[in-house]
Amino acid sequence: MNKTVFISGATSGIGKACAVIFAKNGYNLIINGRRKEKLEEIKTSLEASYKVKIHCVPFDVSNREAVFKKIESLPAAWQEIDILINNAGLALGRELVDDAIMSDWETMIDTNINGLLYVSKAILPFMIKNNKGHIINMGSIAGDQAYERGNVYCATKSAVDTISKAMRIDLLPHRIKVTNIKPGAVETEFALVRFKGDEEKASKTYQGFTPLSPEDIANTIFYCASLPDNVCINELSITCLSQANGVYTFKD
Ligand code: NDP
Ligand code: 8X3
Repeated sequence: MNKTVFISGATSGIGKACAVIFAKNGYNLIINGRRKEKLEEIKTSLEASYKVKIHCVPFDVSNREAVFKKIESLPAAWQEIDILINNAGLALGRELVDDAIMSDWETMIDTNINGLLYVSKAILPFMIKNNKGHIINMGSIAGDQAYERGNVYCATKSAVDTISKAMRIDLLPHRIKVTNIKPGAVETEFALVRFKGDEEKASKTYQGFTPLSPEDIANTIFYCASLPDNVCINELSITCLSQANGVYTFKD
């Protein structure tokens, strides 16, 4: 029987690349994001290319009621979830802490922390019932070390680090693996979202060096998910060759 992976934030970037690699390897997918039409496009394209089934669950991960309503009402066959990739997330703004827009802070906290917690809490009963599972959280090198104008985004990824460590302890009796993936710069819609659609600012983010691609991260996630049952990669920090950490990037 095919295994099933639930991917939050699968409409673009790293989440979409994960959808492709898991489908290519015969996994059925439950894909989430707010943009329903993008989810439907991905479903149509991947079901046509690979022998897999895809179920779309459009909702905002920061909406607690919607998360539980959609996940608790999954058809029985779709409740057998082997892997959860908590990928939905975003950065908003690059202001200094005293200039920052407070609603941006709230959106990042609500999505990157609360959203990850809600989705995990809603899916965990399915994994606990089966006494197995793998939760893969999308952290960041931004969670290891704060950088200028990163303030609350960095804090949310630091929270993902601590939540991953805490989940790993609490879920040990249920044989559920927890992995924190911590990428450096990956070229996706991330910068365009952070700069609120300003394409010029967004394109400067990746100038002078070759960043990671979403496929680089998806391949690594697939590797972590393909190890024997007794092996768990707890965390992985991954940068392109030009980046040492969230502060130091060597540019041409
Ligand atoms: P993208 O902007 O390309 O993708 C973000 C995804 O998250 C989209 O599918 C978006 O879907 C979804 N999303 C955002 N907010 C919500 C929400 N409230 N509810 C449901 N889905 C949501 O960026 P990336 O692929 O780069 O980002 C994916 C993750 O990787 C994020 O957690 C990010 O913090 C992390 N990351 C990114 C790095 C980078 O340099 N790009 C580096 C390190 C970590 P939709 O808009 O349809 O809702
Ligand atoms: C995204 C990586 O360095 O832009 O988490 O914060 S960075």
